[in-house]
Amino acid sequence: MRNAPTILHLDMDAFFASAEQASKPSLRGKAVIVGGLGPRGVVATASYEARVFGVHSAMPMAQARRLAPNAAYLVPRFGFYRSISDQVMGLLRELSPLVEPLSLDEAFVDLEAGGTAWDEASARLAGAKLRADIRAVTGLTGSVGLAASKMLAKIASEQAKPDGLVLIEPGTERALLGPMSVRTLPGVGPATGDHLRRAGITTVDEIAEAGEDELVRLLGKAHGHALYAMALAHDERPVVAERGTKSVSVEDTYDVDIHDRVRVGLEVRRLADRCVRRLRGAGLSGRTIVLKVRRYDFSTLTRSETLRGPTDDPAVVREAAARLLDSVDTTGGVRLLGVGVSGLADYTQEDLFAQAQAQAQAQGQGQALGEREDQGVEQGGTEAAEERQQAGPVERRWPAGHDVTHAEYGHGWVQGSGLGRVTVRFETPDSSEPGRVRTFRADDVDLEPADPLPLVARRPGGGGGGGSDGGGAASAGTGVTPAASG
Ligand code: TTP
Ligand code: MG
Ligand code: MG
Repeated sequence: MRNAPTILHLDMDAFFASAEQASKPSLRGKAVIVGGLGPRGVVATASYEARVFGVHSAMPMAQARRLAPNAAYLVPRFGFYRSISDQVMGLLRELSPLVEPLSLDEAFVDLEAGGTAWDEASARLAGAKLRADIRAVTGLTGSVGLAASKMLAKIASEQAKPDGLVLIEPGTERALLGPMSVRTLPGVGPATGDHLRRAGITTVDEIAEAGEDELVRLLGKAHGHALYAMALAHDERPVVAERGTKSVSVEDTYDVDIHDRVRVGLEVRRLADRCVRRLRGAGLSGRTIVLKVRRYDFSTLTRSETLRGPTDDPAVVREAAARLLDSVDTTGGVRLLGVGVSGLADYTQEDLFAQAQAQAQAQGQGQALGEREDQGVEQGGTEAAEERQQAGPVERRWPAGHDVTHAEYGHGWVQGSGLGRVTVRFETPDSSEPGRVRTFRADDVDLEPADPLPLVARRPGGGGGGGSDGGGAASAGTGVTPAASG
């Protein structure tokens, strides 16, 4: 392990919600909840103001509404968030060629590889400058962790939240990790956490005390071994520029060709389960299920099926693989079988995408969400709207939080809609005070959907980035337009 804290981990603060607050001055400092607003919707994220009420990611929306009835509820705008993410990742790439994005709002950077930092002082400086640059270019805040390994850098950024920087001095790692929950370590999800707890292990120190043999006995060789090393703060994982994996697949070659159709089915099922275990181990999900069959004569077929949204559900992968197998003739015998998942996605978006797709379909507007994922799928923020929506397709959709322009009043966003009305607040990211609210008929010809405006206004001539909300100009502050526009 290196002996300088030159691995940086960045994670934006309350990313979707902060982007919405920066975009809508009237929501700054307020409880904002972004997610699916339909009956089975879940929270994508909540602003820190909303977290005070106990609202958090992945919580059912109905529960969030009970906890924070007065919060603003908004439909996600993925294209908008992606364009901000692109700006942030661009700033990271100025620091080093070794940038490893983990999701839209999160990445590791190897500062040493970029020649940007080589010791504690230079690393701290680079981290502070990055935070200021992100603020100037996007108007948003991100938290930075610096350490000598990926694991510790990520723990540091978590400790720095919100809007902070934490550097873990090399040599202090074990003392810091010791009292922490086992769940802090990478690869310990709820299931592994429970498993360890039943064996009396709840802290990182207790893993170290249990010893490597015990860990291997509990979790198997690979996982036990890796976890024990992490507990001792040994983490040699390098920062890798691109996520190498374009697909996750497993396959088996058989010594004797399999002829029995039932047996082929069982093997495919087994491979599907193994493939999902790998997928989950890597924290991924994917949309396309691939079946590979090599027959007795070495002819090799692949069949694939693309789902509506990414999955890491073993039952879904199993079923898709079984359907694919139905279309393959295996009468002459099978030599090799494989199951893979490609079209990999950030697991955190799975719920929203799948759900959005289901709802779009329910409205008879089935569209491939992968291509149109910036589209809102909700009619709006009021119960009435949701009820009406279930009753059948509506003439025009005004998802809560999405931007509009009005021929007379200019740029604004949908505050809510329903019962043939849409309420709009007219304000832009650089408005100095909350904008006025007006209500229109949902079919008002003067009202049009609009693209999001840049969060940081460009001033002619660019130059000097300011630090205040939306007030500063930044040379790198390019326009924010949806990445996917159909
Ligand atoms: P996170 O970085 O996990 O969360 P966050 O940025 O909202 O808040 P924090 O300050 O704690 O980092 O996720 C980034 C974005 O990904 C988040 O804003 C919304 C989306 N997301 C989901 O859609 N579903 C989820 O379950 C999670 C965790 C995140
Ligand atoms: Mg975040
Ligand atoms: Mg994140």
